[in-house]
Formats: sequence, structure tokens, C-alpha cells
Amino acid sequence: MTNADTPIVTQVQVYPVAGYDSMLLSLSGAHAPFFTRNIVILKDNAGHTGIGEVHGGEAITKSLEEAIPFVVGQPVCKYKTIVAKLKTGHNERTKNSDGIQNLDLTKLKDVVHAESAIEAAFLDLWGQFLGLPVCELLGDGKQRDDVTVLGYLFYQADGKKYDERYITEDASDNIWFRTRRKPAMDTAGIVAQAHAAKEYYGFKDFKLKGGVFSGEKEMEAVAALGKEFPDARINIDPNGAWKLADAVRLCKDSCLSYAEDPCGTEGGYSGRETMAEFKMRTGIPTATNMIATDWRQFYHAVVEKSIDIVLADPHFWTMSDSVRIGQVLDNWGLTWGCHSNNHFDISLAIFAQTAAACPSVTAMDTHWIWQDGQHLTRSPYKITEGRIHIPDTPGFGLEIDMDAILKANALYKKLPYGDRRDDIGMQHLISGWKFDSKKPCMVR
Ligand code: GKR
Ligand code: MG
Repeated sequence: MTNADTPIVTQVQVYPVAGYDSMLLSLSGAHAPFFTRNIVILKDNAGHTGIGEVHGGEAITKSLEEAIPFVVGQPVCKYKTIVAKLKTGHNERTKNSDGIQNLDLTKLKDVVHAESAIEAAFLDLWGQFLGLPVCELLGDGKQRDDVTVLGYLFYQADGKKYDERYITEDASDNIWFRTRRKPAMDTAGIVAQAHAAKEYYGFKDFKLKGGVFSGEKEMEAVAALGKEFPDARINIDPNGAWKLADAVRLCKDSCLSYAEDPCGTEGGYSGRETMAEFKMRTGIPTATNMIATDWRQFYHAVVEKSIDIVLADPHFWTMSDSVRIGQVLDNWGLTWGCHSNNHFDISLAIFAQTAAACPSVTAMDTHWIWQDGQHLTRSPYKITEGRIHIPDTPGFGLEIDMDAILKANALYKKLPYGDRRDDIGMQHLISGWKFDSKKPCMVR
């Protein structure tokens, strides 16, 4: 078989899109009423359509648009060379960035690899040509039929009180849909979220997004979750907001199964160093999506022995590199996990297919439960009994819903800005609020 025998890409379309969100809180502030993403659609001359999704924002849209001439007219089988070329361009553009080590959202675009959406769409096409699901094309192929997902819980402010555009779902007959738009500013609210999410999705494990209130208050919520769900693996992610000494004190005798970025840069020490000390002092395994977001950071994190789990989001690494790091982690007795931000159903498939190809995995993060119902495809993957079943259908096995994409694109076009701005929402709660990587967002 030669290149000429495999399909050729005839068209690339890039759609910036928006969807609805709740007023979720994290170190970086409050989620706006809308989240944004970029969708890539590739068509080939065999009549197939391949789809990909990645974070929103003008910089990412621009990178994707600039990639179009490198993709159109290329044989699908050459996707690795094409994505590698685009990746080199990304690395060149972002080499002087600090990355996401402090959860500074203005740096997120430097960590996100726009070309991951192109890679995903290519893999979708290649899978359809070969008659194989995407996970079979990654690493050593499919490692599992079902992927475990955790319930990602967030403190949430009363969005409607501050901005009419936040939606409510009070009339829904689905317990989770009703709950996910209600304020949750204390332990009882978080436990109620966990019960509703478990009832609808069957989650066994939970993660609480921290970095919102004092560490004491957040660990009280962790303890309550541990009591309520004694068999669950419970985690917290304050995004490096806590000082090392506080992180050790707060977590030492807790029910945490792992601590995600419990501390970060501080007093002349890097997050890799403080996380290593945290591990030594508490014996609690650590996870990160902040201090090991590329191969060089990963090397230093391993040398420092600061991490057990790398949350290797395929949008930060590309799908193939995420699986590659999953294989290395497994060889070294460490574990792969997945970080997420708000996303549509195409990214849910990207996460699930990547996880299906990694040898040892911990329950995957996903923000999908906050967006479920806002589909861009006709039959999105489903979370049942805390798991996603990987379909045998070729590619992602998703059928694009063009009407939904065009609607989400129209919504995006109405927004005053396309980048994520959690500081604006936060200023409703605390006037003049500014991001501080060492202060939980509600502590000023
Ligand atoms: O959605 O607010 C959020 C999260 O805080 C997100 O921005 C983080 O990147 O969930 C992410 C994480 O694990 O750090
Ligand atoms: Mg995290």
C-alpha cells in the first residue's frame, strides 16, 4: 500500500464554540456562565469525517487556522509527521512560558497543544479507514473495555444572583441536573453534590476542587465525603495554593487516597521540590497536572520523586504522547491519570480512548457532568456505574451533529471574549478581586 491508497484530507474546518456552565469556584476564580472550546472537523476523499476538540480561546483558534495549509491535501496515513511538525511549532512558540505551575489562566494557552485536536480528528479518520477504534491505534492498543471516571465536585456560588445568563435546571426530573446548578458553598452542599452525582452516574470515587476556602474547611468536606462514602477513593486538588507546612498538617491523618498539587512554588523552592517533601512527610501519594506538563518537567519531577500520578491530559500532551507517558509511568511503577477542564462530548471520547490505551490508570477526571446534555455529537459516550464503555465502532464512533456545532459557534460569537476569564465572575463575589496563586479564591 502506498500513501496514494489511503484517503486524502480534502477539508479542514475550525469552529470556536461555547456552552453553558455553572459558577464553579477554583483558585483562579469563578467560572463564567459560558465555557469555550475549539472544534476541528476533517473530511477525507473516502467520505469520512474526523473530529477533534481542544480548549477555547483566540490563540488556540488562530493556531488551528494556521495549521490548515499543512493538513489539507495530505494523506491520512501521514498524520504522525504532520502532528509532529505542528508540535514543533507549538514548542517553539511557548518555550519561554512558565506554563501552568501557578494556575495562572493567561498561561493555559501555552500548555494546551492546539494540534491535539488535529491529531484526534486524524486518528478518528485513520480508525475509520482501518475499521478500528482509536485506542487500538495508540501505544500497545486497547488495554481495557471500560474506563473508570471519578465524580468531580466543585464549590459553587449562586450564579443567577450575579448574572442572569447562568442557567438553572430546577424543573429537571434528573437529580444531578437539578443539583449541578445550585449553590454549594459548604460541606453539606458538597456532600449533596456527591450523592446526586453518584445516584445518576454511579461514581465510586470523588475529587473535590479545592483552593476556594481555607484548607481546614475544605478538608472538613473531604472528611465528610470519606464518612459518607467509606469505600470511595477521595482526593482534593487545591492547585498548589497551600504552603507546604499547611498541606502536611491538613492532609497527614486524612482519608485522602492521593493529594493533587497540594502545594507548589514557595520560598525559593519549586513545586517539584515541595511536593517531594510533602510525600516524604505524609506518605500520601501525589498527583499533578501543574508540575509535569511536558517531558522536561516530567524528568525533573521523577528525579525529585515528587509525583506518583501524572494527570496527562491529552490536550496538554496530544493523545499519542499521553499514552507514551502512561507507558513510561507504568514501567516505573507509577500511574497515569487525566486532568480536565470544561469540555464537550468530543473531548470525553478523547479522554476515554486515551485512558483505554494506557496500561495502569487511576479514575479519570472529567468536567463532563457539568455539561452533560449539551452534545455536539448524536450519541455521546455515557458514564454508567462510574465507567465509560469503549465502543468497538471505528474511530471515535461518534456522529457529528452539525446543527449543534453551528449553534454553539453562534453562542461563541455573541461572547465579548473567547478566553477563560475567571477573575470577572469572581469580582461579583469580592470587589476588585485579583488572582493570587497562594490564596484560595474566597480568602482575601
Ligand atoms: O475547572 O476551575 C476548574 C479547574 O480548576 C481547572 O481549571 C483545573 O485546571 O481542574 C483543573 C485541575 O485539575 O487543575
Ligand atoms: Mg489539578
